[in-house]
Amino acid sequence: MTDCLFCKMVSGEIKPDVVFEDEKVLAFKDINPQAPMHVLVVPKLHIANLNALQEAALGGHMLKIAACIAEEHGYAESGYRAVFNCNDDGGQTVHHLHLHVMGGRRMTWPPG
Ligand code: DGP
Repeated sequence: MTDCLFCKMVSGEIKPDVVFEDEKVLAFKDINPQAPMHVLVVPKLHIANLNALQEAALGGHMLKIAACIAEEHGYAESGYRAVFNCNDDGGQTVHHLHLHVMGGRRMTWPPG
């Protein structure tokens, strides 16, 4: 999608701080980090949100990459959070599916 911020990152038109890339996903640092580690894992294919995700394997791949990123940052044992926000009440502001991966501080529950 030409107007999509994360599609522009996937295409290279906008260059985020990339931490991982393969044929299916791009992972980069969030511009407004909510934790010492805050990475977004996005599919290279434009998918608006979790409701529009058709391929279960892609969701599983995103989660596996999130776990690998957390482990590489040293947070596998201490813990971290991985979350999809979906639509307005879920707090989604960028309408290209993305998985937040946050670690390096104690998270609270319930989230705000
Ligand atoms: P959400 O609210 O779940 O849609 O999360 C969108 C995230 O995207 C939010 O945490 C901030 C991040 N973000 C927005 N614009 C940019 C940008 O230009 N660069 C990067 N790296 N992250 C961005």
